[in-house]
Amino acid sequence: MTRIVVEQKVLKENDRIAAALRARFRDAGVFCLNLISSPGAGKTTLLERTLEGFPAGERVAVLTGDIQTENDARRLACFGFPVRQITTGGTCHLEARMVERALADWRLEDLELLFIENVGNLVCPSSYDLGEALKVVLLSVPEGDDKPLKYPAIFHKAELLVLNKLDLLPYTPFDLERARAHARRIHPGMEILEVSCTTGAGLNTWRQWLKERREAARREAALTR
Ligand SMILES: Nc1nc2c(ncn2[C@@H]2O[C@H](COP(=O)(O)OP(=O)(O)O)[C@@H](O)[C@H]2O)c(=O)[nH]1
Ligand SMILES: [Mg+2]
Repeated sequence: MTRIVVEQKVLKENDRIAAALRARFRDAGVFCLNLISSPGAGKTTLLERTLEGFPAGERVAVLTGDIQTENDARRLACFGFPVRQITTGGTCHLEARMVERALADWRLEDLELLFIENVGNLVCPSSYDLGEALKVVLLSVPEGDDKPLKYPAIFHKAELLVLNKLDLLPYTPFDLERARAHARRIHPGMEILEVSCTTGAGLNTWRQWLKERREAARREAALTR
């Protein structure tokens, strides 16, 4: 009982900070994406492929969360865009106050696109709003096509599912049709992209999706100003 009360209090406090972050992103014209998956599905690799495709002047930045190590920030920093690691020291998800702290000395007005790579976990990150415009869930072929049914919350809340590691399809019993059906049973109409970050297949569709979503967010922000 006490545990439930404490958890509710933490989530309420998180929602308050997330709402303030969302307002700041809106005012500064920043489109923010929260990337969620199990460990190893390919979040950092997708970000590497994405950043390497941007011209030098692109106003993009990344916050990357992990329990330990600065490894992902190191992998992403070589593309020349601002990158900061958030190490949670044991917490299995990012919280809005961690994002707020990590952004404290960044001028949001200098950015248009912010990626947040969450801690690898399909459960806990789904409960913590980070002020993002939308959540993207990644599922990779070796994890199995049943995962949307086992971890429904994140598949329900994410707007986009990126199915990654399609190059591994010939070596696993993963059934693409079944994966799509499971995701859409949890989230009817869910957008699904199929990619391989290794071969590059499908990445143009991902870039196009990103471009269209950024433009839509820009138009929406202009209307509400
Ligand atoms: N075969 C294959 N491996 C991939 C692909 N994308 C990522 N990986 C590998 O999967 C491992 C985990 O990727 P990483 O980006 O670190 O996952 P994260 O934990 O979600 O950030 C790395 O060894 C990547 O090279 C892919 O499309 N195909
Ligand atoms: Mg990573």
